[in-house]
Amino acid sequence: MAYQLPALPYDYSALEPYISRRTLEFHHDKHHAAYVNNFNQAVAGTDLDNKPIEEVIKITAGDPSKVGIFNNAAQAWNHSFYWLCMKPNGGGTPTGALADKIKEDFGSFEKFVEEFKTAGATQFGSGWAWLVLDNGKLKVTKTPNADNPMTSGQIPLLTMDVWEHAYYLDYQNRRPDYINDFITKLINWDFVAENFAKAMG
Ligand code: MN3
Repeated sequence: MAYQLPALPYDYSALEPYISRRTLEFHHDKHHAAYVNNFNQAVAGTDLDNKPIEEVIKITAGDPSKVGIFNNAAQAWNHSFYWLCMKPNGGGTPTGALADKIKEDFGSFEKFVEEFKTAGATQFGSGWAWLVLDNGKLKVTKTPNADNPMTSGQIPLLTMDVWEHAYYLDYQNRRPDYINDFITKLINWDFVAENFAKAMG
């Protein structure tokens, strides 16, 4: 059962001027599509083919003989999740139970922002910054390349792609500017709050 490339949840130009149509066309239609196609080809006809992609990611993590499957499965999932973490006129601050929990676990929303910025800016080379729920506690973490915190039992609530292909056409080498716009103009806190509610059961 092939994994489907999800359509973007907004128009290609909806995140302008922060993320351009051109970036989303390449990022979604070329990069994400390639991960999905490579994943489907790699598992076709194997016993991994019928499993949910999250399970494939957990099963293949850390297995040197399955690194190609892991990388493409995780990148397929990470990007599907990343698109939903943004929306036009996003940013601002979370509300309700999520806002309370951020204050409880980080001290303040500003502290969370600082940690999230640092995670994104200090991820050397390619990777992802995350807000996760880890044993009932919110944490900021970062992962290299395709890695996903679900392989260490954490529940992803928010992610930010810091591979160069996510921002290079719009920001060139200025990753911190992309990170700042992602946080202040793009984060879809409603989606993060839904993930938080589900994770808390
Ligand atoms: Mn990407």
